[in-house]
Amino acid sequence: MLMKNLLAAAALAATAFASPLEKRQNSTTGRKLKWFGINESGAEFGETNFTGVYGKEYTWYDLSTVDQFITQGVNVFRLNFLMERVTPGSLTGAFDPLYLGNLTAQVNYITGKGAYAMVQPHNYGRFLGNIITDTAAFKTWWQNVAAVYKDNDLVVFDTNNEYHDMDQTLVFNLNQAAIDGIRAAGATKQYITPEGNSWTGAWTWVSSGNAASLVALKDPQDKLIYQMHQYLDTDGSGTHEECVSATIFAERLQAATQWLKDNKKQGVIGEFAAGANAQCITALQGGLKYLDDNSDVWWGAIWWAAGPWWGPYMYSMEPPSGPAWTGVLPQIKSYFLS
Ligand SMILES: *[C@@H]1O[C@H](CO)[C@@H](O)[C@H](O)[C@H]1NC(C)=O
Ligand SMILES: *[C@@H]1O[C@H](CO)[C@@H](O)[C@H](O)[C@H]1NC(C)=O
Ligand SMILES: *[C@@H]1O[C@H](CO)[C@@H](O)[C@H](O)[C@H]1NC(C)=O
Ligand SMILES: CC(=O)N[C@H]1CO[C@H](CO)[C@@H](O)[C@@H]1O
Repeated sequence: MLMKNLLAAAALAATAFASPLEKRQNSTTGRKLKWFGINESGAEFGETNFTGVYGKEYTWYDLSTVDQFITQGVNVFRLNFLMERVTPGSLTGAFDPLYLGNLTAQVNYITGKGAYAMVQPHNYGRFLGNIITDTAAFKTWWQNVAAVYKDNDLVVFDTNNEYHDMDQTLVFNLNQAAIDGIRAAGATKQYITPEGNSWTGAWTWVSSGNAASLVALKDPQDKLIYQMHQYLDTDGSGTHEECVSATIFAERLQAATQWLKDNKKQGVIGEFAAGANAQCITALQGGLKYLDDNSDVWWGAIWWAAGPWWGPYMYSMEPPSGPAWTGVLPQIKSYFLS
């Protein structure tokens, strides 16, 4: 099928599915979280090799697993990729049609199934290794990319993965530039998820200064969902199998939850994970229940991670044998709608 027709088909499917997804509530359990997501990771691999070759440095996602996730209740796919591979060499440069073509094929497949596809540059606020300071060029990048997806309501735009060690005003300005670029492209119906400095941690959202700064972001469409990440290990880095305690997830969400409520904002946990052990499972369930109890401000949570190249990685939810696919998913999926 021609790309034009694929896009048209995806737009139709998007319209047909958009409203039921908005109103997810399970009449049996009473649970209300709208989004249950999975990070798809692999197209950003080989992060120091900005060119790379498909199948060697990086890979795209196995679309047959998308169907398996949807069967498990997943309805958001956060697609990791690198900005340098979309527009090689320069933020304002031309697209690599093959890399963008692969991203678009994934977006269309996912949204054609009625799920959300989150377009997520896994760039940490950097381009070719340098902190992005040209906010006008960043706005152009987003305007160009959003134009490709502007007619697909099930696309969600994530401004950038995990800004860190950056000037706070710059993080604000980059988020605002992304919002302005996306809306200027005519993408007016899609949700946008700004991310914060300090790896966008939920537990440090207030103490890091993200709260005081990013509260002032403006979206003419009023469709911002603040994206925070939360891991349950001692340093919150997501590099250990052990959790601090069986209650740590809910505890680490409290200050951010209060901020969302006080400021009438919406939030999503865009990355979370913990080891497949009893204490962590209890902590995960407690945190998901806490999110559900506060679903007036929280949309849901997105697991880190799936993708074909993880192998036995402790947090891998890749079917059929990722440790989290077998050991975590069955224990947490009831917190979302199936
Ligand atoms: C980058 O990727 C290309 C293509 O696979 C490869 O030829 C090159 O050796 C890689 N460079 C580095 C520094 O890994
Ligand atoms: C995906 O990328 C590969 C490798 O560059 C290319 O051969 C293929 O045509 C691309 N697919 C699309 C749909 O653009
Ligand atoms: C609601 O939850 C129950 C128990 O987990 C599940 O069996 C049922 O399929 C869910 N209903 C919907 C509409 O998702
Ligand atoms: C916690 C975690 O696994 N973070 C990963 C985020 O993605 C990048 C790129 O794939 C990895 O390098 C990190 O380890």
